[in-house]
Amino acid sequence: MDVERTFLAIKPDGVQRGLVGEILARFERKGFKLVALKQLIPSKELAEQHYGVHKERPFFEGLVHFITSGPVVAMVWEGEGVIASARKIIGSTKPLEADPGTIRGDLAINIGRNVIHGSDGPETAAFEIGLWFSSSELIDWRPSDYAWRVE
Ligand code: IDP
Ligand code: MG
Repeated sequence: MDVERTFLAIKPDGVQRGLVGEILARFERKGFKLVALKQLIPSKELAEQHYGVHKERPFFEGLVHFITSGPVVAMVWEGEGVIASARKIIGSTKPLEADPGTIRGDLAINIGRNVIHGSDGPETAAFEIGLWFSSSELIDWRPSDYAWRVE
């Protein structure tokens, strides 16, 4: 399986509820590698581009308003199969239908407050990483336990 990168973002509800550490820990313990991390309040332009595929949907305006309402923790994680795996760790879009053990299954009840975003495929991941981060913010490094991860 290919080494990939994915874009994840803890939404304002996750930050406001004090869930940043809880969420980061799940990806860290799994064994994925943190490549970039920053907190920001997204501009309306950034939010509209990020959710551009949903611009005709009735919830679009509310979604953009919410995602720009406070701090978001934006991240890039790397590893074999990380794009699909992160989506599994995150769980279904509707938290009430998300499996227990997933982030949304454990930590959320409301579709509009589902705590975290994750890229849904390789093209989306590349687009979103480029949208949220400059290349100098993406850190190439080799964890000291690298051999244990890949052998
Ligand atoms: P995803 O976050 O699981 O990829 P998408 O379908 O891409 O889900 O939708 C993006 C975000 O828009 C969701 O995470 C959710 O917060 C919000 N959203 C999606 N559908 C609805 C809806 O029917 N009502 C309100 N918010 C929605
Ligand atoms: Mg999506």
